[in-house]
Amino acid sequence: MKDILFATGNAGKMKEIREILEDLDGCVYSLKDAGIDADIEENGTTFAQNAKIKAEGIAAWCEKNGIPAFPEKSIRDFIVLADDSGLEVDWLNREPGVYSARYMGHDTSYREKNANIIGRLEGVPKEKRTARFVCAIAAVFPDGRCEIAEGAVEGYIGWEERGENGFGYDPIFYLYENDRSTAELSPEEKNGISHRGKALRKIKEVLRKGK
Ligand code: ITT
Repeated sequence: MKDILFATGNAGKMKEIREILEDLDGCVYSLKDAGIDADIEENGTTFAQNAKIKAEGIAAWCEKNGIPAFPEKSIRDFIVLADDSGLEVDWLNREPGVYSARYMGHDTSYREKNANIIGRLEGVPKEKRTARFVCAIAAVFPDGRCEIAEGAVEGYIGWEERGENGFGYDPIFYLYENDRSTAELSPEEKNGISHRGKALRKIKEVLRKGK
C-alpha cells in the first residue's frame, strides 16, 4: 500500500488518527512530518465538502511545490487523507457545525468556547441538550479519485467541563450510556466509539481494497 499523507494541522486529531491507522501497511505522515505549511481555505458547507477541499488542496499544493521533507518523492507516491469534523448542538440549530474550529475565532481558547456553549444552554433540560460529533474523511488517490467516509457519535452537552483527555469540545460532550464526557474516556475508549474512529475504520477498508 502507498504511504499516507494526512492533511491536518490539528495535533489532537493526528494522535487519534495514528492510533487508528497504525495497523495499515503504509506509513502515516502529518503535514508537519512532511514539512508542509499550506493554508487551504475551507469554504464548503458540509463536512464532506471540506474534507475533500482539504485533501485535494494539499495534493495540488504538493504537485506545485513538491514535498519539502521528502524532496526525492512526488505526491503521486502518497494517498492524501483529510478530516473535517465538528460538533452539532441541536438547541443551537446545529451550531457550531462546520465552523467548530472557527467558533468565536480561531485563537479563542477551548475553555472559553466550551463555557460559551454551556452558557447558551442555560436552563435547557437534559433531553433537549442533544448533540453529536460528526467526521468526514476524504481520501484522494494518485489518479485523482476521491472517496469519502463519514461517522457520527450522539451525546449531549453537559453542565460543566469534565476530563483531561482528548481535545477541543471533548470536556463538554457527554455520552448518554454512562454520563461521562469524551474527555474522561481513555484514548482507546474514545477511538472505539467516536465519529473519527467510525469514519477512519470505513476509509481503512477502502484503502485496503485499494479502491
Ligand atoms: P485541520 O483542518 O488542520 O484538520 P482543524 O482543527 O481546523 O484542523 P476542523 O476544521 O475539522 O479541524 O475543525 C474541527 C474542530 O471541531 C476541531 O478544531 C475541534 O474543535 C472540533 N472537534 C472535532 N473533532 C473533535 C473531537 O474528537 N473532540 C473534540 N473536538 C472535536
